[in-house]
Amino acid sequence: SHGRKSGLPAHIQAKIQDHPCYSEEAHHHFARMHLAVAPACNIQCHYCNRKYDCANESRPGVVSEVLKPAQAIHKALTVAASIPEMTVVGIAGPGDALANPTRTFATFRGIREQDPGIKLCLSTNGLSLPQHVDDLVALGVDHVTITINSIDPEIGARIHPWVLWERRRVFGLEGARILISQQQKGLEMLVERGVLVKVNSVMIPGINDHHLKEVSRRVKEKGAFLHNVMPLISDPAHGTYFGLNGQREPTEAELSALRDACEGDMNMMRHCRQCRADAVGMLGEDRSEAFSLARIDQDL
Ligand code: CLF
Ligand code: SF4
Repeated sequence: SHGRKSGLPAHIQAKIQDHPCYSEEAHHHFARMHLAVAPACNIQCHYCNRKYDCANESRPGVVSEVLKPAQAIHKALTVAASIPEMTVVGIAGPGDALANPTRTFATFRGIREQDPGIKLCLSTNGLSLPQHVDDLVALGVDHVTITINSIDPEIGARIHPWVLWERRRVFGLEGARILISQQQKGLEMLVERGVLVKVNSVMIPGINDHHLKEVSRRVKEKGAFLHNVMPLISDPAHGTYFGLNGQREPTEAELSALRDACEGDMNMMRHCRQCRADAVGMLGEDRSEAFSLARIDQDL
């Protein structure tokens, strides 16, 4: 809420004041761009359609053009030079940023070397987060989003049928247990190191809607800065989901009631626009066409 925000310590205020997702105020003035360098994923979400961008931080039905790190670095520097409001570069798919660590870190490192002023932001399902926390901190990544849909394996297994763990697929409750424990451990490690953590949760009626208030309370206790409850988007026009066929979306009223219920315990994000993995511009604005791969390759 507004009162809480104005009471933030100065070092946190400094980190959010020009980040369009972490500050409601900042999204009127500053832009972000996403670099779609991460095609692979290491878990399965029932609401995911692999033909499209990761649904943990984007709207289904969108196919982003995958870039190589060199192309992505060039794109970031080009966009930063032509859009003065562009303060943040994020990696949010089209798969999972940390399921593609070589590509993700090569991209961040290249940007860091050439433009130390750009904020680096990352979004992940959290499965591989703990092992990468120190590298993220070393690069000065100050903002990490973890998608946490449950803290209860019984519920988690209904959303995430398997995870890829130690080179094999782990299914059901055991897989969900691993995912939840890696997410919570990653969250704790980031908070300990002073990284601001946003938690995204996909609200799925009848599956985790009654559970998300508890998730919100838990991640707040552990020091997450912001909670973003996103509605499941299930448009049949976007093809068949892996699972959850026929699953309905939450209504606007259900979504805002849940956000209100969480609000007392937590800073809630209400201005998320569910961006694509190659979004460029102010939130809700899409200038990605102007910076397409064809144009980048002409320059390179
Ligand atoms: Fe991108 Fe996400 Fe960073 Fe923002 S988006 S990686 S935190 S720079 Fe923002 Fe877009 Fe919502 Fe994400 S509006 S989908 S919350
Ligand atoms: Fe799909 Fe889930 Fe992987 Fe995102 S994290 S790409 S939604 S399976």
